Amino acid sequence: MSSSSDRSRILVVGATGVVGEEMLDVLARRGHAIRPIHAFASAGSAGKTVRCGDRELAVEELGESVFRPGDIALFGVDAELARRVAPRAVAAGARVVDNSSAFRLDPAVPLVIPEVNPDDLRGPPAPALLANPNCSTIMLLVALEPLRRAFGIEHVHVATYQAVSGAGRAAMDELRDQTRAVLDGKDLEPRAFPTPCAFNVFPHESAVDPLTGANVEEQKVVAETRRIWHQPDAAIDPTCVRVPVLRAHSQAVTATLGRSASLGEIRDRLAAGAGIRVLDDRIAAGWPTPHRASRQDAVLIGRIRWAMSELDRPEAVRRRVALWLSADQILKGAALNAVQLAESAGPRVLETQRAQSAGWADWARVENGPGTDLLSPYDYHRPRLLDCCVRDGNRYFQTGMGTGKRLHRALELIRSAVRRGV
Ligand code: 2RA
Repeated sequence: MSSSSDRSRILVVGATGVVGEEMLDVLARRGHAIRPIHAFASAGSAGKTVRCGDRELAVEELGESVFRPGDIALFGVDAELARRVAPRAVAAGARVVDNSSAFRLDPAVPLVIPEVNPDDLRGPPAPALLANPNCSTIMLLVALEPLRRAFGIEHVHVATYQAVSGAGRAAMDELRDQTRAVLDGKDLEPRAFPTPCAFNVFPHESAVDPLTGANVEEQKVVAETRRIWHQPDAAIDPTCVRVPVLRAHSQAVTATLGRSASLGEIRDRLAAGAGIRVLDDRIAAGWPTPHRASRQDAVLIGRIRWAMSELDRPEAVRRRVALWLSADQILKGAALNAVQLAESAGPRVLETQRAQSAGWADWARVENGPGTDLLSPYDYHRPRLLDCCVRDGNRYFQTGMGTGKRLHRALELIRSAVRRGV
């Protein structure tokens, strides 16, 4: 994850929020819990504890001078706080990934979805500040990327069905409390939203531009897509809606492809796409749902079909395809994308990604028994320190530190794979 130090500290800023907690969990799942990790929040939360895998971290107050050179700071705070604190972190020599909207449209700050525009991360120098796109943009563009690459995309229409988790913990609590209250025949004043969220559906609560009628969430989807695609005239028509779902957003998408393709080709491209899982069983109604997408890394895609108006035209000229998506907006829409960005910002972690794509994790599971994951051969070129790290249940093994033949064998395989340029 770091290019400057093998033991870079990872700082999660806003660690007690929904996104911050998820960042800690993603860090643990992806093998980073072996690094020094610090959890920061406002003074009111200092002293509480948060979990990072099997570690319990004491929450520290986000003071003036907490950032150090080489730190990797993941920000899960609101835009106002990010605007104040992120520049300070960068000035102190930290690398920051910010999940808020503060820097998303700043031309000097890369706005990146690793599955879509990884080239925007390329240095040198490695960018010190990266922006995480909005959740609705991330899931839409991950889903469309295989089609954009293969056929081009001329126009996108998308209606969102956004879970209340996108508005934070207070909104999730409000949905729970309000649902109970309604079932008990009581009224509960809305606080997190301008309108009751239980048993209700309403246009996204962000401010509406009186001139265009578009709300801020819709404006984000358009502006961010144009930046990420490097296509200032990309034609995107979003309608963003909040639904009484606790976690994971869904989207109904109609995309007009740049050229005609068969539905089989479209399906194959989607199935092979990075960060995507196709769930599309027309017989058994096996579709993506927020329930299925919750706590999953992948964007789920189903109901892959021609837009109905295309059915009157010969198949050879059809270009409008309809899709139904669900994705965990706290994960891929926020925390996971942020961790992926932090990982891809340094050369060391490219090795981890290569390891994962080369299937080494699968190999380690087979070779070392169930429950064993090869996490990161991130230091294979400094064998006396730490060559690779293997997790067995809750225990971490480091092959360079003499923990047994099988693990040394793992190292050998990694080295030979690296030599072969895998
Ligand atoms: C939402 N835009 O309203 C937020 C999530 N980032 O769902």
